Amino acid sequence: MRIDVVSIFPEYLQPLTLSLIGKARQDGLLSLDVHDLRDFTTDRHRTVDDTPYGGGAGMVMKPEPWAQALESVLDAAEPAEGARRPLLIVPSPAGARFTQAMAYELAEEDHLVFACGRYEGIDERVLDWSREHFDVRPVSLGDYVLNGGEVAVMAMVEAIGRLVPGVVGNAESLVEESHSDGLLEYPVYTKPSAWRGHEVPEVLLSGNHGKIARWRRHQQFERTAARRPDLLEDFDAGSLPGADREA
Ligand code: 6GU
Repeated sequence: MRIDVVSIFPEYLQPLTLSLIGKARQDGLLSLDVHDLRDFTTDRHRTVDDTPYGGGAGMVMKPEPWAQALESVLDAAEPAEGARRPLLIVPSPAGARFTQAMAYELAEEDHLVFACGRYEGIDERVLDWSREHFDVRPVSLGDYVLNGGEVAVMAMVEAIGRLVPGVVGNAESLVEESHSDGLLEYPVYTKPSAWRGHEVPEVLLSGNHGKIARWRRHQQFERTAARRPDLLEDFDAGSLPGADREA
C-alpha cells in the first residue's frame, strides 16, 4: 500500500517511522511519504492561508497550494494497470465517523492520500476539484475538535496499516480484539497469579478451555454494557461464529 500525507507540519508524522508501522515501511509492505504543503506555494512568505469569504473567525487554507501538492502526488504515483483511483482522505471533525469497519475497508486500497487541514479548514473547492482525480472522503475520529488533521492521520494510518497483510506478524491477534466482532475486548492477565492483593480470575487457571471461552464472552458483554451500551444496540448476535449452534 502506498500512503501520501500532505501537511504544513511534516515533522508531526515522524512517529510513523517507529514500531510496527516503521517496520512495515522498512519491510516494503507500506510506502509512506510526507509532503510539506508550503513547498507548493509560490510567494516569498510561503502563504497557505487567507481570510474567509463571508467573514467570520480564523483563516482558511488557500486552494492553489493544495492543487499543486495533490497534482505532484498524483504525478509521482504511477498507478498499476487497472488500479483504482486513489482515495483522498480529508481529516475533519465534519467528516464521516472513522471506525474499525472503515479501517478494514481502507486497508484494501492501493493508494491513500491524506490532506491535513489546519485553521478553519481547506477551501471547499479543493474537495470539488479533487473529485476529478480521487475518491474523496472527509473523515472524523470522533465528536471533538483537534487543531489539525495530523494527529488524526497518525491514528488512522496506525489503525489501517496494522490491517495490511503481513504488518502484524500474528494475524490471529487481529481477530480477538476490541471492535473486531462489535464488542469490547475481554480483560487480560499475566503472571503472577496473585499481585498486591489482586487475584487472577480462577477460571483462567482452570485449564478448561470451553469454560474460559464462555467467561471471556460474558466479560465482553458486561464490559460493553457498562462502557459502551451504544454498541449493544446494533450488535447482531446472529452474525457471530457458532451462533447457529445450540447453546
Ligand atoms: Cl479527523 N480532524 C480534526 N481536525 N479534528 C478532529 C478530527 C479530525 N476528528 C475529530 N476531531
